[in-house]
Amino acid sequence: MNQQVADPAARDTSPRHTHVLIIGSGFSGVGTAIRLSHEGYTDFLVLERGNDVGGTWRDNSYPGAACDVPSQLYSYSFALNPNWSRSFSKQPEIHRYIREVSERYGVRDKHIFGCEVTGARWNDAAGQWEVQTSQGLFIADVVVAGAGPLSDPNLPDIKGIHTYEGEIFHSARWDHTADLQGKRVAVIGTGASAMQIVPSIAPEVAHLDVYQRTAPWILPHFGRRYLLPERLAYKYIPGLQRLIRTGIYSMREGFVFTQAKYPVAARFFELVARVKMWLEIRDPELRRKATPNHRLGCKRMLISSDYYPTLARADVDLVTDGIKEIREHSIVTSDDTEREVDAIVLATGFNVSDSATYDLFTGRDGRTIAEIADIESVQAYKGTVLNNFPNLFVMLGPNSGTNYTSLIYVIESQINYIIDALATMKKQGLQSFEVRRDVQVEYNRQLRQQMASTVWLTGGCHSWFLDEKGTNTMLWPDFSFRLRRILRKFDLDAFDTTARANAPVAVAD
Ligand code: N01
Repeated sequence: MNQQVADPAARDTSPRHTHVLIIGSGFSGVGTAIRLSHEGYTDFLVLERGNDVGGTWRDNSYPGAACDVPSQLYSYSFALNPNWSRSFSKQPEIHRYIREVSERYGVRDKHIFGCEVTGARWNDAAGQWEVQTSQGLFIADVVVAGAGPLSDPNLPDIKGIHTYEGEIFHSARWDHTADLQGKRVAVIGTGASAMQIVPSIAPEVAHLDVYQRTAPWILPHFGRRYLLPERLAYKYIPGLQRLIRTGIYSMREGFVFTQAKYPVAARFFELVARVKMWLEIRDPELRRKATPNHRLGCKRMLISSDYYPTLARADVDLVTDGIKEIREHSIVTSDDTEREVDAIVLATGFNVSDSATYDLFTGRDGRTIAEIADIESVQAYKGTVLNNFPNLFVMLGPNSGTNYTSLIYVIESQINYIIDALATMKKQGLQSFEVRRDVQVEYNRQLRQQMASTVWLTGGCHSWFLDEKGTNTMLWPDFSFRLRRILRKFDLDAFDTTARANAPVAVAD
């Protein structure tokens, strides 16, 4: 196997060619690399800007970081993990898992670490991608963009933020050298990350202000430690873990009814969330502030058993007045109250609909994905391929997200499509394939029609699922198994293709 070393001294300035170039080594990149290797491909590389695999599970190391999707679903289907210690895994364990799997399947040495992609341009004459990186130029027949939608922190543009003199960092870039013990700390944001950070740091800080713009819906969290007999059973009883996994998967598909099919069904979960809040917050004023004003499911549903009890602590304040400005040592809200703080945690989410990936790729007509998205909202076909961007697969691309089940399920569905596309390319002697514009337009017309009645568009909130035009470009509005089904086979009819020079004439099956 081709050992690639990220040693600057060993850098070669001539372009390196590879058949498949994977960008990013989170669950998408590592999973694709493993499948390629399993299918007998050797001519591929993974470029990773960090120094380790893991992607979002490497970067999000904030206190309390954990997965809110059950552990049994949060692994590759080909590498179930009977050793999970909890029913909802914590970040270090997930990071260990992906690292261990990348080693076990021998794809770690296909990685070039410390290699940041700065741009990628389709060369139509050559039928290849030219990928610029911090370690020189790569030429690839096919590119798999696996950077994911949650990789670039959203840093809020609050007046005076740059004048702040205390410690300030984003949840996904946690400063582990910062000592919050005994300090006055502010957390800005009340999304999935804040849900985990707030209860974790509250006991150690002197005072915590939680700045909430929109109150989230929070459902009970039933996470627990696995007992040893359970783990042994998963390990030694053939098929048991897969059976449990299938059961959990099937139950969670039920959320599709509450979000996409019959949003009115979410009222039951709203009742559960209200009872939970009533039990955990006794102060009516705090309860009023923490009560959401949109329908459950409109934003990502959150689970926690310790967030409300933390808000109810005497040394924690929930601040709901908007932030007017940040000064050298304080935060000022719209009612002109100034609160002194020693440290600020920005739990403000990620640049999603304007993902950095969209700026990187320049397609056949010289425009980037972002430039096209500015005009018509980003569109893909089957969440994976885009017109004007031949030979490119975008992992967790537009409208492929599922916020109730494991994204690894979506990733593996997309990998099936990629593997079948590569096999088709080889069999048909293709140099390039590009999804037809009319096919993509019709696919998205149907998708938007299906989207119209979902709680994401009708639930009275603005979430990061929607872009600036109010289009939901993130989520898949149906059961995840339907997405898997449409990604099972590469449908050549939907594509324009060019033949490889000197390719043998393809013979139909
Ligand atoms: O980010 P978010 P997150 N001033 O975008 C607020 C995944 N994840 O990092 O709601 C003030 O959800 C913003 O307010 P509002 C998961 O997919 C998964 O928490 O827009 N506030 C919101 O409260 C998740 O959905 C796990 O009004 C500002 C918060 O910041 C995704 O990551 C765990 C602001 C951002 O919430 C992102 O979660 C953690 C401003 N200028 C995360 N800008 C798992 O367990 C933003 N906000 C799998």
